[in-house]
Amino acid sequence: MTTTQDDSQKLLCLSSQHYPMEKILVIGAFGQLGTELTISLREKFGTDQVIASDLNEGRGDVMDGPFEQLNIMDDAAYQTVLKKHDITQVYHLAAILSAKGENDPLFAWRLNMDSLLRVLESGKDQVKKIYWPSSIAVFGPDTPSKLTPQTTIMNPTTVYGISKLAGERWCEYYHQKYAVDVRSVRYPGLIGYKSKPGGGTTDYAVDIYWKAVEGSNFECYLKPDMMLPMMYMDDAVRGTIEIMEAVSDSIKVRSSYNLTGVNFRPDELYKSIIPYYPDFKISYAPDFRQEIAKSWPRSIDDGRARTDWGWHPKYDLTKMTETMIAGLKSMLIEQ
Ligand code: NAD
Ligand code: AKB
Repeated sequence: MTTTQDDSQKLLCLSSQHYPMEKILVIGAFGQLGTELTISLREKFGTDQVIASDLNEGRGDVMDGPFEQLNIMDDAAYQTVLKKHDITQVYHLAAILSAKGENDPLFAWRLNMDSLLRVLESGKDQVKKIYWPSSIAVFGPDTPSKLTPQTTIMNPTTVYGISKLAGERWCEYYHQKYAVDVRSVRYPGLIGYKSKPGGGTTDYAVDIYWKAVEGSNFECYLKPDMMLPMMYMDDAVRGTIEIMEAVSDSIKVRSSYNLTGVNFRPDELYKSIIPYYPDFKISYAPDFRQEIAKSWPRSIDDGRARTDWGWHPKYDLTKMTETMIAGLKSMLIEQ
């Protein structure tokens, strides 16, 4: 049976009614995604229901609520936090991303894999629902690059991509073998103004806005025509909460769902900024990240996410640029 978007909305409402007393742990809450996701989860579930955790204390709005200093590589510390707060859901966001991962591949592999397995193990008993993000980095140079299908050739070339692909297999394994309710999407590059990115190949698409608003010029480490799939942060956060709130039966893909937002090239992103800052200049000095970007898709087919749980992005390039510039300007004025 095919689920329509209206059906998915009804399922979402039903699902939230089933779990009125969720206690949620966010691991990696001070990262680019965690900062915004934690705030949205607190708006939905209540501040005290959402425990932010990270290696160290952070700053800003995320600290306006419960916080645990937690290294997810420390099993005893993780178990203590789970018990102390009666955690029922975990959003596991801690990871080393694509560009940074290449500096120390073994460390990236250990962190990305060991932490996921630790969280999946906790899904066998206390934790009832787990969210773990994958990435378009699971794809490789021999993947069909246009409208990349949900299921296709996947031969990633970065340690990050290899760890995400292995992670997807583990998620499906834990779901099939132990009925662990783990859910995942393959994010494209995420773009938001409230937090800075942490070592990815797609970071340029955030940095460029900062430079424009600060009145500097921008040197791009990708070629002008390097088209990549991207997504505005509000779409990513909404999609994440929607997949977690959907009834379990509607989640048919237990590895990770393709998700699409907006696809653009650096020169197109630059052009979208010019109406706001006509004197803003860009130059190009491609480095090793260009090779990583080249191995990833140009666009993604996210039909399964749309059919199964009603996914639909809301931001295009124009709306994203307008929102980014307004948000950064007001943030810089407040500082
Ligand atoms: P980030 O690097 O900005 O944040 C990661 C956070 O994890 C940091 O705050 C860091 O301090 C924390 N962390 C690192 N090691 C830890 C440890 N041992 N214990 C506890 N916390 C630790 O990453 P992000 O961009 O927010 O990404 C979050 C997740 O989303 C990652 O799994 C990433 O692979 C995935 N993802 C992100 C993007 C993107 O464009 N940002 C795209 C695809 C997938
Ligand atoms: C990265 O560039 O590493 C991330 C990602 C697409 O996973 N933004």
